[in-house]
Amino acid sequence: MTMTTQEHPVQSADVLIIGAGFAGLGMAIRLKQAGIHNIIILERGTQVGGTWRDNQYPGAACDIPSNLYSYSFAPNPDWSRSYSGSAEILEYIHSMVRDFELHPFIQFEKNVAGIEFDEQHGLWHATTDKGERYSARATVLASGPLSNCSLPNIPGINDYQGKKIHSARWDHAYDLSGKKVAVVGTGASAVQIIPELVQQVDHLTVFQRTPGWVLPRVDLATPEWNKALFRTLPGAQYMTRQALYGVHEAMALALIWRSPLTAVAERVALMHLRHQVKDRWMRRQLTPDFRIGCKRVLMTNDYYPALQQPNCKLITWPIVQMTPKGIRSVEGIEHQFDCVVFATGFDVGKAGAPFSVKGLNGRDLDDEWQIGAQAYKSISVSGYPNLFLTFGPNSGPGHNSALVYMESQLDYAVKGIQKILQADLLALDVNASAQSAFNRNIQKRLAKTNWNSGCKSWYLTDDGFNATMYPGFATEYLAQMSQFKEKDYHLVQAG
Ligand code: N01
Repeated sequence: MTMTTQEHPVQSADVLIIGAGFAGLGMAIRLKQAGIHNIIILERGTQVGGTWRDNQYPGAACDIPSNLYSYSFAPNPDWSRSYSGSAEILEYIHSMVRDFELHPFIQFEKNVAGIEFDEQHGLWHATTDKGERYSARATVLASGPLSNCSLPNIPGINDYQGKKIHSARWDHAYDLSGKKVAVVGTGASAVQIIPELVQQVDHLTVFQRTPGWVLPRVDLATPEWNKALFRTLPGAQYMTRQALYGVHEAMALALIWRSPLTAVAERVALMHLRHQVKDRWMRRQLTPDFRIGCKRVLMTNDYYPALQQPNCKLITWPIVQMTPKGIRSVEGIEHQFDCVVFATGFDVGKAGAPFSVKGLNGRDLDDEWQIGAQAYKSISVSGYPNLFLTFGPNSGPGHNSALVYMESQLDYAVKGIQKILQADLLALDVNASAQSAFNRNIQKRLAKTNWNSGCKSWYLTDDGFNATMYPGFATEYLAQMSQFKEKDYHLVQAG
């Protein structure tokens, strides 16, 4: 249904999904499977894929096994290796669009500027930066928590005259061969980039602020017989997925809480370091000074060897400033580069969405979350009826596949949306008391986790509030999401 008003016609749907990455596309699939077809997906880019479209840096791959880092409702028997590269994951996402015929629902280059709830009509209105207008009974935010990259606040960064590349906006047209290149950052993106760059460039300098914990990983090519087995016996692939899930669940015991297994995991990481780095001084520079699990654990076999290549140098002196020609570190030396790669992470400041979200009585999600983002079960926020978040507050796994968590969020949202449409509700709004009780419990449990054990990470706000991670096993999260407790919501009937 399209009605013409003012300059842009309002396009209406039952469900508006913002973002065409893993979450948004998965949401559309589950809605279609539930018989809900009146869907619009708004995507600010020109292609689907979200994080896997954006993160095309050399070496980009997933550090969770592909059989687990995929949707159970869209199994892929043809993964080429245990841990697939970004190109293969992006192709998987494209195959979902083809197989589930999602193209008709997606509108590209629609950069949402804001959404607002219309209490009287029980509708969410969305406007893009070009003034295009949409309205829907329910809205799903699927714009991704790590979709906005930003350069770090290093003094003089704008004075630097050489090439600047952020890991999530790789410039493939820029030829790195023969160049002097710096990488700032040693997190999950950097440890994948560095082993690739060291092979391409003349000289690579790595600026490390905090060494992370590094665990080895077993990454094998999938034999053809294995693919054939998964194709003919989907149950075998399902069993493999369940086994991988179980192994990752066990890792929670080491990574989320301090337990004897935490010490075992640290020992394994230190053995890996000792095995791969023979130089004592370098080992010291690479030894973390916080408990494993506090920050994201790095899974790689190639990173330490890359740092020891003759054309690679690790600098642990803090960066003082950038100059027109390079980077000055605290010991006073100016290091000159043709190109600086920033593997420095993302702007997670806007916890809900990178645009304004206005709920009942004009309340603003960003304002409300200034003192810390919170939601009920990570998906509903009191005062924002008929809105469903993906990767919302406290839904982050530290040990298991984000897509397992995601799948349970999609199915929860389907239940809520079905309720809105079938009961013809104007509003399905979670009770503030249910939300508060839920968050009190989450924060109590978080206080006992490794994430809150003293290190700095993007999981925490500057004042140490953790609105990112879920303090439990994936199994607990899935159990929580499997129940839609209507009594925790306030229902407003139309008419
Ligand atoms: O970013 P990060 P990322 N001066 O924030 C350093 C996901 N991911 O892009 O540790 C100097 O982890 C910073 O130093 P420090 C995953 O969820 C998944 O690597 O803060 N250094 C750190 O070393 C991950 O957690 C995969 O002291 C500065 C680095 O930059 C998330 O994305 C792969 C600095 C930033 O590390 C983000 O990872 C890759 C400064 N001013 C990423 N500012 C998978 O495989 C920052 N740093 C699924």
